[in-house]
Amino acid sequence: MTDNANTPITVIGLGLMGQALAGAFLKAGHPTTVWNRTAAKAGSLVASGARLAPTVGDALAAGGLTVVCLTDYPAVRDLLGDAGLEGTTLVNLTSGDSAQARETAAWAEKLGARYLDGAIMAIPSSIGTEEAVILLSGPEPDFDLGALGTISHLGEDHGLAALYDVAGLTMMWSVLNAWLQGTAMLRTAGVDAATYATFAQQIAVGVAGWLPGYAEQVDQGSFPAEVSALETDVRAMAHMVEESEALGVNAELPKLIKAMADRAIAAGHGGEQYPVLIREFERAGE
Ligand code: FVH
Repeated sequence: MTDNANTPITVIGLGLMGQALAGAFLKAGHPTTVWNRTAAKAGSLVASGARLAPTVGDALAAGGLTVVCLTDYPAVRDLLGDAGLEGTTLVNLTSGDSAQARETAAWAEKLGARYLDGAIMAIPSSIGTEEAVILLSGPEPDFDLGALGTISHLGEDHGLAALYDVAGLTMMWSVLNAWLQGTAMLRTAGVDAATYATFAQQIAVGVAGWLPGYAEQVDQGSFPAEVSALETDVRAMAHMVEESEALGVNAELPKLIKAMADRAIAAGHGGEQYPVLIREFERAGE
């Protein structure tokens, strides 16, 4: 593994995230070449020691390792298709889905590049700290991106980083929606969001603690009701729907949660534990 701050790195794409990435490489001492469609965005990086490449081809030729971070995958392919990828190592940190990642890997490899796909699970201000988690998938990296944060290589399948990314986003927005639902209910009784947030945080931490045990049930395909059966849970879900409707707050989320449990019970799983719902999640909705 190339593990020193002397490794020259090129960053293509200097939006909010690309600027943070290039800034972190510079801070760690990497000779850093940058390129952006709107060259003016390179101003502060150049002032901090980055070299602004005149063309995207020049940027790719500047070093063995290129990090690209654009709006989306089509922009990456439009930009780099004719720019000369032969012999480069390309790390694409643009967000997308797993099919785009695998297709782009095949495309880049056909053009002679070594390709790793990545997902940034962080905001620009955290780049360069250990809180910034960056997932990589594709061939085992022979370079070190530690200047950016905590790097995790997930495996050879180029689609894995994007899959973890969307799985993580699902977790994030589901937790936030659940919190907002409860907040809407409690605000009808004059409880402010901050008061409920402290309580909600405790619940979220408690539920997170159930995950390893529940994951074991999913992996084993066996769902004994050790704590509570689904037919017991569904009665509490009915309260959630009825309470929301009575209070005049949005009941879509409670109804969705209950509808999935109702289907599992109708399929004969009422005596089993909550993770049996994996079967509802694994099939496409009607
Ligand atoms: N910002 C964030 O918090 C997140 C966190 C997690 C992951 N993302 C992903 O990172 C990608 C870039 O996001 P960004 O925040 O840097 O986005 P922008 O500030 O809008 O910058 C976009 C850059 O892409 C360039 N660009 C777009 N289309 C083209 C094209 N056809 N040819 C060349 N360059 C293109 C754009 O150039 P310019 O407008 O400055 O000339 C910017 O450099 C994204 O996938 C997030 O989901 C960020």
